[in-house]
Amino acid sequence: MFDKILIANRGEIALRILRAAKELGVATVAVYSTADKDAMHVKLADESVCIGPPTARDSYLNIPALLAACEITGADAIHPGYGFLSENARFAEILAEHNIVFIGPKAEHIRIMGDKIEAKRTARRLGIPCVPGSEGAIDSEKQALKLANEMGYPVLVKAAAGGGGRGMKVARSKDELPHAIATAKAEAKAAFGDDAVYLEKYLEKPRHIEVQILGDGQGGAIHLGERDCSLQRRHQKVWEESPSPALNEAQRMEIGEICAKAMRELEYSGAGTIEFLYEDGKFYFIEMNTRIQVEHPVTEMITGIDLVCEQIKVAAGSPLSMTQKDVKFFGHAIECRVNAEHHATFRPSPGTIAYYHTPGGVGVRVDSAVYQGYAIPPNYDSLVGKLIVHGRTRNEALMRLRRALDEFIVDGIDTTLPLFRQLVRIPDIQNGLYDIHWLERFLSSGGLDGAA
Ligand code: MV4
Repeated sequence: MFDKILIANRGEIALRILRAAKELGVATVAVYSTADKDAMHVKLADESVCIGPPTARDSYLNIPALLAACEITGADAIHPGYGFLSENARFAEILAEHNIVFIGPKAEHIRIMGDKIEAKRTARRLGIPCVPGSEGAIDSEKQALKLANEMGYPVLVKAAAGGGGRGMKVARSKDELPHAIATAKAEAKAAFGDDAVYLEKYLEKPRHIEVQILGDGQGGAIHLGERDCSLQRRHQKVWEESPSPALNEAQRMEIGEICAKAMRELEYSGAGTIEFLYEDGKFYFIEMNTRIQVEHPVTEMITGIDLVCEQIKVAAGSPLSMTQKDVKFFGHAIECRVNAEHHATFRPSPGTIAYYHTPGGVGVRVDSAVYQGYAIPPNYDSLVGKLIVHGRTRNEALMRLRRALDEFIVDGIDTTLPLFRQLVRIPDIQNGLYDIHWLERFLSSGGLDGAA
């Protein structure tokens, strides 16, 4: 096991990693920007190092500063959390060159999955079902028109370097395709410096369902079921749950086993998420994330497995401590992302938390790094905390969620709590009847107020 882990992140995920390290008896180093000098992760770590000014480029993304912090403190591993350097293959390589362990997958796997065309090619080779589309990048308008004609419209043009929906354009007929390709290419070039695009059949009303996997890099890999993350706004997840209300036990085990088998073949190491669109009973691979994800707690709640502890243990060279049949799924979990944003306009609302009270009781978990009197800086994402509830059934989880949301008090800033208090009372949500467009449709129809 490691002697000391440096946590190259901030906020709730930095605390989450600190907790796992402490349980494993590993010392911790927090790093922080000058905007984060009063942050909770700095207070709770064994040691801390200031790595630069507020701008993420100069602090949380500053590789030389992180290497220096390891050198000063003697940290022998870095956990990158999510965002920042978590999916930077070059960072993983640089750490290896300095004999520091990157707590995450092999650089090669990060690189493959970072290129959506390579990721899809790999997924297809490993037997994971994919969205029908072009074999690789589109190299001529003529070829794209021919393929789209064969597949049928609508089609979607996607950027190879994409993610978060940038560089994505729908074409509903052959007349729209040349323009869709041109604008997707231009957007991709501007956003990622890479104008490679590929073509897919456009699915009109899918759900977003993702499979959690865990590999030991030695050919061992298991799946931990799925999460339904269909409730999103502008490609930001808002509510996640497990199991998906749309799947039955047989479907869960079938897609899970396909993913686990693929990861065994890759000799994948660490936690990973294989993302699918799900429509009419079928799964279609879209992307793989090679990091721990924000919504990992819902999986932890229904399996009892500490995903961050497992990441650390496999990075230290241990084989997986469990086999697939040791993984038991129990009940239902739901996560709400509480952001420092107005619940209707989504305007960011940084500022000082004047009063703070978190819910508790049976089946309630809050992952957060804020406290009363803390000033949320304007420099980073707006996540205040995650409220996660668990119950024996989905209805029990919903009952606890309603109750916990009413207990949660965050004064002094705007938060998305009022949105969740509305959502949890709406029949479509209570019945699990939603797709990836449900939330935006709800919001643009004025939410509950608009319906009244
Ligand atoms: C799609 C799709 C429909 N058909 N691909 C959006 C972000 C990127 N990660 C994948 N995305 C989509 N890919 C095909 N072939 C619809 C989306 C999409 C979406 C996916 C998941 C969750 C929310 C979404 C919102 C809009 C569009």
